[in-house]
Amino acid sequence: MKLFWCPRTRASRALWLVEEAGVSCELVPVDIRNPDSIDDPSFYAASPMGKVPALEDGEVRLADSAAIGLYIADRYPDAGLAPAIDAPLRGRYLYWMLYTPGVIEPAMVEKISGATPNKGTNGWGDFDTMITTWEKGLEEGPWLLGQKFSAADIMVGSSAVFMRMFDMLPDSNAINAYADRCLARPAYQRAMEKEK
Ligand SMILES: N[C@@H](CCC(=O)N[C@@H](CS)C(=O)NCC(=O)O)C(=O)O
Repeated sequence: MKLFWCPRTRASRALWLVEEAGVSCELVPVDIRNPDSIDDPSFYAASPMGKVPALEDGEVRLADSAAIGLYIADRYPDAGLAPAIDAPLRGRYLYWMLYTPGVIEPAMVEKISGATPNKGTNGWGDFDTMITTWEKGLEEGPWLLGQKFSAADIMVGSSAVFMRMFDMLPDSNAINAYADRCLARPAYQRAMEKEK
């Protein structure tokens, strides 16, 4: 597999995922901060919008951190990062896998841009509902699926880490403790070492 990656971007969560899965992967640096330097057609074949992360695995090509998370977790079932397709927890897993792109990130943009919340119309609800729903999701804990860590924790946990970086994480004990648990994972630490 080849992972098209740039440090301190959403590609960091794909790198964390690869480390959790324990699979070998060639890292292909793409400098999104210098778009004129990007001239690799295989990158655009995997990522039509020219965004990282993107993945090439044989003839399979895809972009988007959630899509890559779903793909790797299913492709390498022995890593135990996703409940089986017919397991009862599969539904909860899919919900939280898409919570970052579908709810957290749009709610963050709403907050940063100062847009007027419209909870009933906007698919992400609003920023405060996004947070309280997340807190409820952690009530069983320590992970979103209870005792079982999954790729959904990589998606949502990396969002907590980004929000903390941007000083957007509210004073929530549950989410802050969750972010700390994510940061403490050896695979996360290895991924951050590789980022350096
Ligand atoms: N929904 C995508 C978003 C990817 C994304 O926006 N990546 C940013 C970096 S964090 C990027 O590549 N930006 C460069 C550009 O759009 O030119 C995902 O989760 O992977």
